Amino acid sequence: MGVVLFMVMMAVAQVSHADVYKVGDSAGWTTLGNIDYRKWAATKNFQIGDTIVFEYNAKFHNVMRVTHAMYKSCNASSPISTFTTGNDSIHITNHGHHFFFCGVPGHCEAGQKVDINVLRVSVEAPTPSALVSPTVQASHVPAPSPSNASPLIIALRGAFGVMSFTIGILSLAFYSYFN
Ligand SMILES: *[C@@H]1O[C@H](CO)[C@@H](O)[C@H](O)[C@H]1NC(C)=O
Ligand SMILES: *[C@@H]1O[C@H](CO)[C@@H](O)[C@H](O)[C@H]1NC(C)=O
Ligand SMILES: [Cu+2]
Repeated sequence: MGVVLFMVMMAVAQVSHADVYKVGDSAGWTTLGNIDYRKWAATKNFQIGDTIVFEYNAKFHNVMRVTHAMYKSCNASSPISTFTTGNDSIHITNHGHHFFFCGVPGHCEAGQKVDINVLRVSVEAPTPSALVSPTVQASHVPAPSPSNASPLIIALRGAFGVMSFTIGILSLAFYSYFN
C-alpha cells in the first residue's frame, strides 16, 4: 500500500523540474513562415519555475506582456512590460495565463502572439506513461494475502483512472473557456 502510494506520488511529482522553452522552437519569434504560436503553446506543459525565451531580431520585433483584453484586440497602447533585447528570458513565477505579443504594428494581427498558460493541475498526470507505470508496477508489489491485495489494486486503479479523467475534463474545460 505504502509503496503503491509512493509510486503514484512520484508519477505526479516528476513534473516539478524547471524547463526552458524557446518560443517557436528553431523558428523563434517572427512573422515569417506563419508560425502557429497557439499550436506551439498547446503542446507544452508550462510550470512555475520554467523559463520562456523569446529570440528574435531586435530591429524588427519586440515582446510585450499584455492583459487578456489587449491580447485579444492586439492593442499595444499600454503593455504591462516590454522587452527589446532580441533574447528575452521570462521566468514563470505564477499560475494562469501570460499573454505576449509583438508590439510592432501589424505583427500581432499577423499571428505573432502567444498565450503561455500555466495550469494549476499538472496535465502530465493523465498521459499514458504516467498512468501506466504505477498500475503496471502495482501488480508486482508483493502482497501479504492475495485475496486482500487484488481488490485494493483494482480500487487504486479505479481511483487513479477517475482522477485522471477528471483532470483531463477540467483541463479541457479550462482550455476552451480561455480560448
Ligand atoms: C487600446 O487600449 C487603450 C487603453 O486601454 C484604449 O484607451 C484604446 O481605446 C484602445 N484602442 C483600441 C483601438 O481599442
Ligand atoms: C540567449 O541567451 C542565452 C542565455 O540567457 C544564451 O545561452 C543564448 O546563446 C542566447 N542566444 C543568442 C542568440 O544570443
Ligand atoms: Cu514583430
